[in-house]
Amino acid sequence: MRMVLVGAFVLSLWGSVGCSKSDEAAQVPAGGELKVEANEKGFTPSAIAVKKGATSHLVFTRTSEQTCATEVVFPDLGINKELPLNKPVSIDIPADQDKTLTFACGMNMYKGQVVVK
Ligand SMILES: [Cu+2]
Repeated sequence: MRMVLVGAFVLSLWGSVGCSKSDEAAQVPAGGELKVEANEKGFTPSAIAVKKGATSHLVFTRTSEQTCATEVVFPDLGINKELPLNKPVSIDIPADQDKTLTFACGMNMYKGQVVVK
């Protein structure tokens, strides 16, 4: 049941991100979860806003072989995780205080930003 709710929420996010608001950050509620796709275009969404409160989760899935985003690095969190093809990898985002975290592929080519507020 919970997965269904999260799925519907993520779908509604994709909808709003996919339209004309591509410069607007994808919103994650406190303790929530957001799917991030890694493919030949980089990370989508790459601008993410996390509500301060409980730890949130970003679930990265690499969906293409034609990308160098075979890992995701969060330098501020000391996290460096492999992204196996089509295998979701969950990253905990501590959201106890205001902060801006960056993430990138292993070569620091594709980048993204998580703003906790
Ligand atoms: Cu790269």
